[in-house]
Amino acid sequence: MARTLVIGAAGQLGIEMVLALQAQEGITNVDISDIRVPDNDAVMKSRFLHMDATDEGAVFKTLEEGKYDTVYHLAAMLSATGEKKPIAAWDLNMRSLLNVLEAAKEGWVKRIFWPSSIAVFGPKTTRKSVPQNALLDPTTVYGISKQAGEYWCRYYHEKYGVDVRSVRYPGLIGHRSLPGGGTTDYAVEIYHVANSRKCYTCFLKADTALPMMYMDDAVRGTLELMAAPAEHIRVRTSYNLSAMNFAPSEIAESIRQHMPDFEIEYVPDERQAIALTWPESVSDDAARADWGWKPRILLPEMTHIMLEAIADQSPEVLN
Ligand code: AKB
Repeated sequence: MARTLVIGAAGQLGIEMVLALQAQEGITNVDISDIRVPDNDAVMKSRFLHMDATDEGAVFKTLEEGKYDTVYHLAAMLSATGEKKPIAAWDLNMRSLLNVLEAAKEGWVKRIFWPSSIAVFGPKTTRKSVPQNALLDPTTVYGISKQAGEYWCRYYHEKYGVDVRSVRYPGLIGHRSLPGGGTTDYAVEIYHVANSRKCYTCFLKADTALPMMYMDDAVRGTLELMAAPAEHIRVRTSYNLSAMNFAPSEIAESIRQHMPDFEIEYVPDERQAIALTWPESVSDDAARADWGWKPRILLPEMTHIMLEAIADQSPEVLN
């Protein structure tokens, strides 16, 4: 059986990827690592390795001994936290990627998944339906690290034949895990606050539209990308991926379809400036053509799923 390691297993995407990989590969074939223990009993059924991904020796030892076929390297500091700790963000996001790429160059892992983001785009990028090969113009440390990471991935692929694959995720929204430190996090928080029947104070303005995606689509798309034959993967930087685009006022309106009394107020903070540099929508034609990407869940259905799932959860989930 194929062996898989998820680095950054305690994060928003990490928890979801581990659950999907456990279902696909079998729990004992999926190892997980992070610097903090994932707060999820099902995730913790996999073997947990306490590993700092910026520690070259630790990454090399884990990958050499683990004989993994695939590594999902998801550890990162996101856009808003990255602006508060720029050097730490750069160190984490870059050093950890280079450690994993170097390990793959040594032949200790066959395939790598590494996430990029819409944060690689910026004010000089087209705002709508951003094409695959659009100008990258990141203005955040997070975005700069993702842009550099994309080119490192392509470099290791072209120079050393490393099979590393990547997508530029939009904001990801799911109910099994909470995000932290991102600019798109409001679109998760809003459902939890709506569930507690309180007024949501949104840190973005009402009309700030951004690309977004329901988590199950993101996870499925990632697994499809990793399952595609290598010769189909023509983009070795990172694929644009699109599902839906909405502004805070639109997600609020979709919540009101279920909770007519739901209230939202807008108190923009420093994340507004970051959001304004990102596009409103991206074109994912290349992902569709090369490996058959297609989103399934749009805003009305996502709102329905999120509100139902969160209503069944304990209130402590949003602490
Ligand atoms: C963030 O908001 O920083 C992330 C992202 C879009 O990559 N969710």
